[in-house]
Amino acid sequence: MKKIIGLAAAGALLLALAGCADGGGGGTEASGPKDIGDLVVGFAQVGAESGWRTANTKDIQDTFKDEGIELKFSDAQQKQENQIKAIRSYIQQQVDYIAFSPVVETGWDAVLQEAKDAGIPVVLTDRAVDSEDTSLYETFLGSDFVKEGQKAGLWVLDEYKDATKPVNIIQLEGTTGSAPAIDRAEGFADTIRQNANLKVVASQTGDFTRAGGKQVTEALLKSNPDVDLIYAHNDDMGLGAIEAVEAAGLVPGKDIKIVTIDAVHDGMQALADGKINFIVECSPLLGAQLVDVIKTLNDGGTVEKRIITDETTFTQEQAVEALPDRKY
Ligand code: GZL
Ligand code: ZN
Repeated sequence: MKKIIGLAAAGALLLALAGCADGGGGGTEASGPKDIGDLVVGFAQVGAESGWRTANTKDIQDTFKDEGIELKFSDAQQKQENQIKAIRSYIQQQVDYIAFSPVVETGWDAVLQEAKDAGIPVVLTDRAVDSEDTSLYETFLGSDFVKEGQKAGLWVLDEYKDATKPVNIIQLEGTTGSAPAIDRAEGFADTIRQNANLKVVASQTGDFTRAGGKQVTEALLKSNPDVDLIYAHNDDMGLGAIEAVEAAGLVPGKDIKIVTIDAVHDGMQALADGKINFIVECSPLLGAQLVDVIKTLNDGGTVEKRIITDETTFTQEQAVEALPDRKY
């Protein structure tokens, strides 16, 4: 008889433990780690402006699906007010975590404070904010854009090291006020400054889109007849620039060299085809690292304030090699 009672008690204990394991325990008791399957994450994406963004969105959505974590997702069409609205709606819905890629660096302190007051941790992915108070977010997970600009600048320095006359450069800037646009311009300028022949004769935003890159290049080629190189802050604007260069009867990659950043499929194809000369990689595959951050925080752990993604660069020959295995 004793044995049976003992077994029953053990069974009851197991059931109780199982109860909270499937999140059924829930309720207002001390917030220990939630069961992964019960987490709800709100993600406020920038938009769908480029091949990079599309790959970034797909990777995040696929990763969360594979992990069985519920992801609420919004596309802000590159408007800050839409991202702020989305973050506020996630706060209302009392999600467990908020992650977003700030379309521009400024103007986030108020809504981040609201998330903090609501006890919802925020993770920055891809782009940075300029908030002085770093307690407003758990970490910034993404590339070092200054370094990306420097890598592009180093290739230009090398390409024109024997230049005896001025090298005229057009710069196609990313979204005005965005961390990548600010930092890629800074890194590039800091690097090419070593050779006085290298001159940025015109610089304008193409808003990271192919159409923007084409329109701006058409205009700048008209007002700057003798251009040697186009430095585009992303592949998509570089692909638009190729169309404009060809429309002007010139050969992209030869008459006018082109350097871009991202290394998405279409950019790598143009590089392999010789229409782009060099690409600095910026990885959009942030999904796995974002899930790791959330799991660590959910287990009561802490994460580094800054997690930098590692990435490389590609020449035309390297693009031919790499293309078959590229995931995006
Ligand atoms: C960079 C990302 C940029 C890409 C662009 O991490 O924010 O935005 O370089 C994208 O292609 O539009
Ligand atoms: Zn900055």
